Amino acid sequence: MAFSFPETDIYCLTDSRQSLGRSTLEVVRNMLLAGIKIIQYREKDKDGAAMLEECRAIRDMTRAAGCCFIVNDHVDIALLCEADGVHVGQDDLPLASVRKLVGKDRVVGVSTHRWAEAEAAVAGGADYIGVGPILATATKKTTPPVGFSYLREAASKCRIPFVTIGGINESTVAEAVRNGAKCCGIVSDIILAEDMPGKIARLRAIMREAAQ
Ligand code: TZP
Ligand code: MG
Repeated sequence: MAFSFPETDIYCLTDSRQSLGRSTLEVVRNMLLAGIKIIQYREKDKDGAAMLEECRAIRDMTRAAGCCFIVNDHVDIALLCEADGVHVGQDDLPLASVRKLVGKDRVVGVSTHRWAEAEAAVAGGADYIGVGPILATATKKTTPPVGFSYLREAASKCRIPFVTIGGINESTVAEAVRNGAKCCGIVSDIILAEDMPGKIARLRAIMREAAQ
């Protein structure tokens, strides 16, 4: 059965450059142990064959756990491994072309940095958007941070699910929630933690408290 975007609090992403030397499969295993419901494979320095092999293994793990699996950038790998969806940025293949390739039963997410991009993604049929980078982050240095004002705008206007991303960690997640974040995309704070399930539990507790 095809996934739609799950109702959930934390969207996890992989990055083997900052995983404390753990393999990406080990990192994903920890995310699933913590009950994460959506995982994006986001690897910037690996060759195609290695990415495809990892994605096939992650597909099996996420399917067994009932977790939505999204592949960043690579529509071909997403299709070959039977991922639930694909995520593209403003400089990747255009949304209409991605949709043509993956069909309507797969989830398509689009990164946005301002409301005009969000409007275009919604009008073009995206299933969800990324909103960020909210704060400066070493994980994505190429795009300047947009701050909480765009998050507030997205929270008040966006009619599809959105993922708040960029510099979200234990110190900033409460402010993100108070500015309208419901689902946070978090890379480094989670995968750089020795105890990933413990870190995820603390982030969730802070989010719940901030939403009161
Ligand atoms: N898109 C916008 S910011 C970002 C992505 C993929 C990286 C977020 O990484 P971190 O480590 O959670 O700040
Ligand atoms: Mg991209």
